[in-house]
Amino acid sequence: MTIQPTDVLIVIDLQVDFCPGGSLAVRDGNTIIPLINRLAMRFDHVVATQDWHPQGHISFASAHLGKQPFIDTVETPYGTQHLWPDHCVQNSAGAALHPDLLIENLELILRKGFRREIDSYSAFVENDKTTPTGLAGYLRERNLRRLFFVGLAYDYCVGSSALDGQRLGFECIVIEDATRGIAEDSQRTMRDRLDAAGVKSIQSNALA
Ligand code: VGL
Ligand code: ZN
Repeated sequence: MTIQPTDVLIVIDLQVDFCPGGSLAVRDGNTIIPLINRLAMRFDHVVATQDWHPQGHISFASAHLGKQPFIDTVETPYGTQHLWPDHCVQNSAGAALHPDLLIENLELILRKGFRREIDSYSAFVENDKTTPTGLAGYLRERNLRRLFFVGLAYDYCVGSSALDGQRLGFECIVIEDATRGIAEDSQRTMRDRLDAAGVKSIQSNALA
């Protein structure tokens, strides 16, 4: 597979809190950063997302009396919401992009999850499945058609973004060795959903 001028690398949530030592650490999350830095140099277009929650965000277990992160869920007007430790709080050190991420041609940093009452795993639409983030419009207006996804976490934000991108008419590809996931079960489930939706999964060495 050859990288085209209309391709874009989308780096999902490569933030301090999702890496070892962070409040919602993904195992080995930091180990993919050198590969992502190298990949970025080969793309004409690179976009990143940043999970960006206000204090007391609906996805924080701490915002719901007696609820535990990773285990409990809450019912919301948009459906069941998983609960997490407090993470990526706006302007906190944990919300920063990881300092080892060095991408000179990063052209857009899109923040998501900034409304207290709605979470957003996907880079395209919030968890209510209707509120757009504006990313699809940005990409269409710039004629960027094929999207390569890397970053954290495979089973939540990376996978959800690729599924929505594909549904919105983009050709979506996940570079698997440039992602890491939170849990085995959810990674398997996400892989099946990606396959069923026609999202391609590749290894980075398949990029000529
Ligand atoms: C994510 C859980 C909560 C992610 C974000 O980036 O995959 N996961 N917020
Ligand atoms: Zn989050």
